[in-house]
Amino acid sequence: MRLYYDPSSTTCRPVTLFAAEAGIDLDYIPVILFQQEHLQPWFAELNPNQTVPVLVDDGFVLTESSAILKYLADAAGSPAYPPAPKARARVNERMDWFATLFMHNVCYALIYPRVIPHLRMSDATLAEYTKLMQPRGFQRLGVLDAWLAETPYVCGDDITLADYLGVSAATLGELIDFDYSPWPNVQRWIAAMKARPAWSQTQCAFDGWKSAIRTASRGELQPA
Ligand SMILES: N[C@@H](CCC(=O)N[C@@H](CS)C(=O)NCC(=O)O)C(=O)O
Repeated sequence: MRLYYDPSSTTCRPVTLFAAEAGIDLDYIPVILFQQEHLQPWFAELNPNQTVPVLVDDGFVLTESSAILKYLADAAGSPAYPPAPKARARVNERMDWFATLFMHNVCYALIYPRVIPHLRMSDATLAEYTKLMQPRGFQRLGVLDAWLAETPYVCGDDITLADYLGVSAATLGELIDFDYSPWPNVQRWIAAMKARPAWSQTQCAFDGWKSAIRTASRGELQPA
């Protein structure tokens, strides 16, 4: 199987982390977003959305990080995607939550406009947008913190695909030195995920991106 990916991308990092931990052998084809490789015609032909990740398995082309994680987990028979209907439904629920509410209200509302060139806006618009969206983003973090107060992982006592998908979105704030201290259970979970053996080998490009930018001064978030 081939994975087209950018190693620093929020939607690729869960796939590379999970594949490394599950011992899934992939052919990795870098598509570097900051070099606009995803805009090349050959990639648009593969994925008309022009986004990463893309998995290709014997001619079968699959996009969407959540779908790719599930496909890989099923192929490997991984316990991270439990087969029992209720357990699986819970994992699906929380993966959908990260991919929608958390991504929209935290990543796209509070972080990306401060760090992604094509999502930049004027300082006044950014301040207005932050005022509007920050309560929602912080509410999502509160929900995540409450889940993690009950159990060590997002869906219970064992790690699941929801943790792999979620921790990538949850760490995005490190790009703007986001203050996670109001959500101590989220902090503890992030630390536990970072202690996993495959973390540094799969997340080092994100660390490089963090080192390369320091944008926190551009419209600080209000304390929680
Ligand atoms: N819902 C998709 C989102 C994919 C996505 O937006 N990927 C970003 C990288 S994190 C991308 O390729 N962006 C390129 C662009 O929007 O031009 C998924 O989870 O795979």
